[in-house]
This record gives sequence, C-alpha cells and structure tokens, in this order.
Amino acid sequence: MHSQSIRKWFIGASVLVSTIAMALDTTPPPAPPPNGVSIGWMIYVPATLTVAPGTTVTWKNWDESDHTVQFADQKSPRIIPNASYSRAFTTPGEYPYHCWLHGMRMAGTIVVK
Ligand SMILES: [Cu+2]
Repeated sequence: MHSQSIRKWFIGASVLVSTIAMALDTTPPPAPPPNGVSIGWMIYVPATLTVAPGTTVTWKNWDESDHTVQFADQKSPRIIPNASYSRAFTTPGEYPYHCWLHGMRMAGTIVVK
C-alpha cells in the first residue's frame, strides 16, 4: 500500500474510534458542586460524600439514561437525564444507597457527621 493511502486510512480509523468513544459516553460526569453528587458513566461522583447534619444533598443526572437513588428508608423516583433529586439529612450516620435500576454495581454513601 502507498504510504499516502496508509496515512489516509489511519486518519479515517482515528476519526471512527473517537466517534465510537463519544457514542459510548466514556467520559466521567463533571465534578459536582458542594453537597452535590454527579451521576454519569454508571457511577456516583463522589462515591462517598460527607456532609454536616441539616445539609440537603442534590444528585444531578448527567447520563443519557435514567438513574435513581435508593436508601434503606426511602427511594427517589426515576431521575431522567439532566434532572436532579434532593434529600435533606438531619441525623448523623451513614446512609448507603444504590440505583434501583442498575443494582449494587451502582452504589454510593452519604456520611452525615
Ligand atoms: Cu442507574
């Protein structure tokens, strides 16, 4: 193969690979604001968030699919893309949660102290 056509093939392949990468959404969600959790890439960021008693925590879904936040004592409705869900924490303790659509592979913890 002529070196020029190899070069063209290589550029074409690079464009294809980056297009597939974007389609698969391989970038993690943006960093959340204080007392916030970003949802994206099938994870919660940060996975563990520590807040003071009386804090309201807000989850924002940056993903292209629905997610949820389920605790032992309550669960959110479906959080659609770009939507948010908030919960106030008054009592110190550890509040593990997960996504009831995706199970324990998508889990996080709020620590109140
Ligand atoms: Cu989920």
